[in-house]
Amino acid sequence: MTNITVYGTPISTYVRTVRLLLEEAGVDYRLQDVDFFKGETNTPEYRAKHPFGKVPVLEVDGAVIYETAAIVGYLDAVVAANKFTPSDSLLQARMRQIMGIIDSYLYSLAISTIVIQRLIVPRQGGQPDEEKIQNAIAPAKTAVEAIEAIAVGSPYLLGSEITIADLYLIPIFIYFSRTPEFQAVTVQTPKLLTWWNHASNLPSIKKVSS
Ligand SMILES: N[C@@H](CCC(=O)N[C@@H](CS)C(=O)NCC(=O)O)C(=O)O
Repeated sequence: MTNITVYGTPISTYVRTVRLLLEEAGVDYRLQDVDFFKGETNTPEYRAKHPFGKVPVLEVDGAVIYETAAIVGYLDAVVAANKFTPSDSLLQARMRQIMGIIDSYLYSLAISTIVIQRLIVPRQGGQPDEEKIQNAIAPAKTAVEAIEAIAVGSPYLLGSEITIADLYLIPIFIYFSRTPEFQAVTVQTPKLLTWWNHASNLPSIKKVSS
């Protein structure tokens, strides 16, 4: 595999998931900035790569892949010999459950609602919608506690090896942990807090956060 390009803005959590895998695998790649805040995901050229106008997109030797789960599954198989997927079937199911919980529930509550309202809206001169934030806390707590219930938690979410589940949750926690709501949502998830103390120090995080 010679040419790997990741399309997407570096602040995106899903772009960071893909980049964390590449960094952890020690694989060279090119990051092509596509900033959705500037409408760059709406051009005909970009829509030809991703019909839904989201980031990330992966291009490998001319093949285009979108949807983060598909991208990281592919990269894990072809550049990392499945190092980031547990061989045990139950742990593999747990990993996919955590990815699903994040995709279907946690991302929209923690990032699209709480982080956007608490951190981004004020930066753009607006007032956070407190009702939206309050309404997101209980379901976000349910999502985080669902991950807690199936996580091993030490040192990685599913035990001794880092998996794609960690690479999904790390970018969410990077932003979410900067909000005051994080404490209320994680008050009953001691395993995840221990995990975060350790995972937040991974050197690969610095590389994808700049
Ligand atoms: N299902 C997609 C979700 C990707 C996604 O939501 N990306 C966000 C950034 S983290 C995005 O492109 N947002 C821009 C927008 O919605 O316009 C995946 O797994 O890749």
